[in-house]
Amino acid sequence: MIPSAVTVSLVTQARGGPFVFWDDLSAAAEKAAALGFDAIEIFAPSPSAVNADELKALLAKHKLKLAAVGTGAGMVIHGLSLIDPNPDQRAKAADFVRSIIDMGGPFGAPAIIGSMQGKWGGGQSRDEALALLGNACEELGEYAAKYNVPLIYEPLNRYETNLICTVAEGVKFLKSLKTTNVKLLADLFHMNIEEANIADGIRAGKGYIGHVHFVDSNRRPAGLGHMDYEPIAAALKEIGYEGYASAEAFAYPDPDAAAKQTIEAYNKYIK
Ligand code: LER
Ligand code: MN
Repeated sequence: MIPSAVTVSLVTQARGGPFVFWDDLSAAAEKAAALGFDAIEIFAPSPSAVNADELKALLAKHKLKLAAVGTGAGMVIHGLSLIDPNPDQRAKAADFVRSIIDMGGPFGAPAIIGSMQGKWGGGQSRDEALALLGNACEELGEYAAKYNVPLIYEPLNRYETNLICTVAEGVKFLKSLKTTNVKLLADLFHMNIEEANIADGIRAGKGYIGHVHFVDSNRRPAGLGHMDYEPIAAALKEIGYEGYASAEAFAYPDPDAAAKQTIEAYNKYIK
């Protein structure tokens, strides 16, 4: 069983980004539940933007789970990266991720490392950057274990990172770590750009994929691009994937229609 989730962004600086619901967590939860989603995924500017007791009550009221929490605000708002050559900046980046792990952990929700992985270049080589990313994932992966959740690492497309862009490269990276508590995020939008074949990419991630961003080729909601979902859904089932299919997509044509479009595609292909 692959449960469904939908993203909610509370980050004004990310306006126009790939999130379905915006600004109002309570309204988003109500709409998500009414459409039949199992969970929400929250993109917050900081942990203090979400009151834990209120979130607990909101999720209980709507019988929703918290699927995951994003850390991208560390990059979008503060310009932090886990591979920053400056150790003080790296420490701040790790502190920010830890604070987001502390936010999601009590809800059983893993934190996602996406844009906070940064890009190598300038005076820094790819190997140096990968070593720093590896150190961060070792430490933050073990930190997340105290909540019994993994840390989720997301390969991104070439326009967003030059570190790791495919699932197979992600698996190689995870195999190089001592910790086994880091899993991959298979974001179908990034995979559509980077994988030779998306279903094969999913199969390459067997045992390593912990989260899926369910979205179409053009980052619109599933069904509004040219993604061929049948082989993708078959591959997810074949590898025994049981994490979320979480809609990280543009609010196209608007949040309500995007959410409805997503749940219809989820019911058709994934459920
Ligand atoms: C985050 O999940 C993601 O997919 C990135 O494209 C955000 O920069
Ligand atoms: Mn993503």
